[in-house]
Amino acid sequence: MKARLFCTTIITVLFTIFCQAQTATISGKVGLGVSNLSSTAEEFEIVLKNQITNDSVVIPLTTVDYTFNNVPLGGSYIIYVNTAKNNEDYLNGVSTLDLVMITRHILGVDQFNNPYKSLAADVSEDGRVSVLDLVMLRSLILGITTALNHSWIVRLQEDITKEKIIINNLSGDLVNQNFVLIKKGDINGNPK
Ligand SMILES: [Ca+2]
Ligand SMILES: [Ca+2]
Repeated sequence: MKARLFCTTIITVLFTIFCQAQTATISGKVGLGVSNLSSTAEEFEIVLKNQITNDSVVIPLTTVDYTFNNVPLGGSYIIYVNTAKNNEDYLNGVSTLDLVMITRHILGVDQFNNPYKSLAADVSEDGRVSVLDLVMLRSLILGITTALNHSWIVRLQEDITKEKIIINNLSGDLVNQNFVLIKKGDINGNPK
């Protein structure tokens, strides 16, 4: 009886260890870049896609925090924020106050204090903040034009040249897998 109990205990312990080792948790934030990820806007979706099977898990985001639980170890994945449903409403968060802030940055009077503001201001998407961006935003505000190249863009916090997290051979839990949301034309962080 004792031997059976011992075996059962051993099996239970091994089963627990084995099962715990099989999956991992991936977590992070998806927040507005101009507010240093402390707030979000709209409802974006974050997607975890298996690179081999193309199976996806989609989480609708209502707060800045996200968590993917029970992600199988050893797998290869792509994580990205889907902005397809949000890429309209170009005027969201864009006002003459943003124009003033961009003007002050260009003049060197009050320069942007984080790189995401420069990305937000560069609506012409030529890699720099200039009078051309002001002209495009003014035309949008006045209704002369109705669209920009993008309404929202997404970047990785650890590398603002990248949009997606690529994971090969997941070996354990991952934290701080943070995405930065940038609303084009909004510098003070007030999109709805
Ligand atoms: Ca530009
Ligand atoms: Ca604004």
